[in-house]
Amino acid sequence: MKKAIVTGSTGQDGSYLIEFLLAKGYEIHALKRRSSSFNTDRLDHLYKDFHDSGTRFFLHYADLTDGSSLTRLLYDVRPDEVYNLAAQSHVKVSFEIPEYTADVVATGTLRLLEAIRLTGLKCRFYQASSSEMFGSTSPPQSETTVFHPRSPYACAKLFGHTITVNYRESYRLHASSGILFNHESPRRGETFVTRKITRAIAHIKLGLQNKLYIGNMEARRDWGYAPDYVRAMWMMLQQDVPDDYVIGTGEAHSVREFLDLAFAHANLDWHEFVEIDPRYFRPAEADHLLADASKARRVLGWQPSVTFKDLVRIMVEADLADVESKLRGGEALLRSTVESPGRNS
Ligand code: NAP
Ligand code: F7E
Repeated sequence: MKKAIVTGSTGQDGSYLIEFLLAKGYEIHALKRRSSSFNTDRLDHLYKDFHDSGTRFFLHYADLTDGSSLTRLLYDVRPDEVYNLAAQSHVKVSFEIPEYTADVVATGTLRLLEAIRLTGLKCRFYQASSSEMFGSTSPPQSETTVFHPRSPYACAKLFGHTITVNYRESYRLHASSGILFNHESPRRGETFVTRKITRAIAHIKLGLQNKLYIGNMEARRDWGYAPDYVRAMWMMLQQDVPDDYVIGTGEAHSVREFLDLAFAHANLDWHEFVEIDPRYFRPAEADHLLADASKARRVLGWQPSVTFKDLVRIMVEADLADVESKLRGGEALLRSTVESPGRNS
């Protein structure tokens, strides 16, 4: 049975990747940073008490800002594969906490690579790189496109990406970097624009909210469906030769188009509810990100299974069902979910 360590396990991608790997028969060791609450909502449906016989899913406390916890985890688990998904992943937030973002995203990746090198383990390594590294370069973007990052997050990811390539070249580590374009789902964090919109639609539809404040509506993103993207991560680590791959749908849409489609799906006209609030603008923006994923198609045989239209529908319907069931169950909706959570992001 193959063993995998997954960092960022409590996030959107972590939860889908762990589901995917469990279904493939892996034993999973998920890294979770300490917090004063459990914070495992996205994983609870998978978790069994580790005292239960036959469980293949274990949670471990460790932190990307603490190298010794990473080394200890590697020694204890001796994994075949390591997926590094942990990050302060919000671009706007990275302008507010740039040093912390760099510590987790850039130095954190180095800490993990160095822990692998020093333990001498022969495991394979996946790095969660990002289309944000392309920033202002013209679309479409492929593995050979020049990088021009436009935020502290993107700069930190660029370090994580290049140090991964450097460890591959210097120490013959089987390290691959997935340059993933935006991917979304009903498990997307509530302050990313797609989920912010679909959640607001559910609240508006059910009379819990009457305005949605957002920032730049003209930005264009190549939005795909997260479960398709975790499959690509795994495919990269199954190759004999490690490499870097761009993953995306090859179709870009503006935030405005997302609004159009999402509100229309709920029979609402967004012009009645949406207002611009400059607090959501970023000091510098990546205007147009569009993937050329032909290498992944050719070498990995990867392609997306969900269209933009279906993605929007899946997210709107999931949020409507979620908010409806909470209301039906009489569960008090938290004020923070009704008001926009993460007021500046
Ligand atoms: P996410 O939902 O924001 O999850 C981030 C995860 O990292 C969470 O589990 C978080 O834990 C964890 N984390 C944050 N700081 C940590 C630390 N100091 N030590 C250990 N864990 C820490 O992100 P995602 O959307 O799943 O994305 C996964 C990865 O892919 C990230 O690296 C992201 O930057 C990258 N990426 C995402 C996209 C996308 O469109 N989703 C595209 C390209 C690249 P808590 O739950 O405790 O906060
Ligand atoms: O913004 C615009 C915003 O925060 C998308 C992360 O997963 O994907 C994600 O980064 C666009 C931007 O995602 C609001 O200015 C308008 O142009 O959903 P987002 P992101 O910045 O593209 C990449 C690939 C990652 O690697 C990241 O980890 O939407 N926008 N109004 C807004 N964005 C937000 N968050 N909130 C707004 O109100």
